Amino acid sequence: MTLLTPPSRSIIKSILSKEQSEGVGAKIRRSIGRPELRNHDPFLMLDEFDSDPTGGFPDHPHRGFETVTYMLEGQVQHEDFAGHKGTIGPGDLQWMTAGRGIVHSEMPVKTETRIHGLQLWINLPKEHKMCEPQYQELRDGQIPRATPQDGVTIKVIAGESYGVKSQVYTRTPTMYLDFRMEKNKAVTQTIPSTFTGFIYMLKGKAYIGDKEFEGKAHHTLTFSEDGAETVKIQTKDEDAHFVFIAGEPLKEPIVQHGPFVMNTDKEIYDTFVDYQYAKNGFERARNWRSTIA
Ligand code: FJE
Ligand code: FE
Repeated sequence: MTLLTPPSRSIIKSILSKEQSEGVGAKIRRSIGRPELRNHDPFLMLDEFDSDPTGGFPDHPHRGFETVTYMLEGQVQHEDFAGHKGTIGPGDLQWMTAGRGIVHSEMPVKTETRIHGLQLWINLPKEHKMCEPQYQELRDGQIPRATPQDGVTIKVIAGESYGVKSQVYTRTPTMYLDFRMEKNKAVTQTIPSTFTGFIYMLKGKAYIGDKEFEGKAHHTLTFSEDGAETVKIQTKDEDAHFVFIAGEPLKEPIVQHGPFVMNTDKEIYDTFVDYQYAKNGFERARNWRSTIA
C-alpha cells in the first residue's frame, strides 16, 4: 500500500472566538484554550486583546511554559519580581520563558485609546519546565520580514519563511508568522511534516488549502495532521491579516492549574507550596508588589 502525502495541509476546524472577560476587567477573544480548541499541543492558549486601556493583568505568577506577547496597536507596560520592566509598543515582541517562576504585572498604558495584540502560551518540554526565566525582546524594527511578492509581507517572529529566519530561540520548536496580504495574492508556506498548527484571522478573508477553506476575522483555522509540508494560502477580493502559528507537539502529560503548567499532580502541588513559601524560583515573590498595577 502506498500512502500519499497531500501537497497542502487542509483545514479541519474553524472556530469563532467571541469576546469574554479575563484578568481584571480586560476584554479578550480566546482562540486556543477555549473548550473547542483545548489540547492543541504544544500550545496552551492564544488570546487576542483589543479594547480601551481599562482592564489589565495585575500581579500574577507563571511556571512551566512561555508567554509570547505581540502588540499590534497601543502599549502595554510590564514589570516582574526581579525588577525587569519595560513597555511593549506596536509591532514589538516579548518572548518570556517563565521556566521555574516569574511573577509579573501586565498593564495597558492608560493614555492609549486602543490596546490590540496577542498573547500566546507555549508549553515547555519537561527538561525545560524548571529552567531559569529568560526574556527575548524585539522591537518591531528588529523583527525580520519576508516579501515573497508585492503586496505580501510576512513578519518572521519565530521560525522561517521564504528564506528569512528569526533569531528567537525556541525551546519548543515553534513557527510564528504575521502575514499581511493584499487582495488576489497567493503564497505557499512550508511547515515541518510533524508540526501541528493553525491560522488565527485578525482581519479580512483568506482561503486556505487546495479546497480554499474560507477564513474570516476572529476565527481559528486548524491544520490537518497529514504530514504535508506546505500550506497554500490565497486572498480574493479582500486584504487579509492573520498569524500562522505551528509547533512540534511535546506529547507529554499536561497538568494545568491556571498559570502553572506541569507534567504531574505532584509537580503542581509542589508549585503551590513553592509559590506560597517563596522558594525554588519564587524567592522574590515574598512581599513583592508591582509599581504599575
Ligand atoms: C493569567 C487569567 C489571565 N490572557 N492576554 C489567568 F487572564 C492571565 C493572563 C492573561 C493575559 C495577559 C496578557 Cl498581557 C494578555 C492574556 C491571559 O495574564 F496569567 C491567568 N493565570
Ligand atoms: Fe502573565
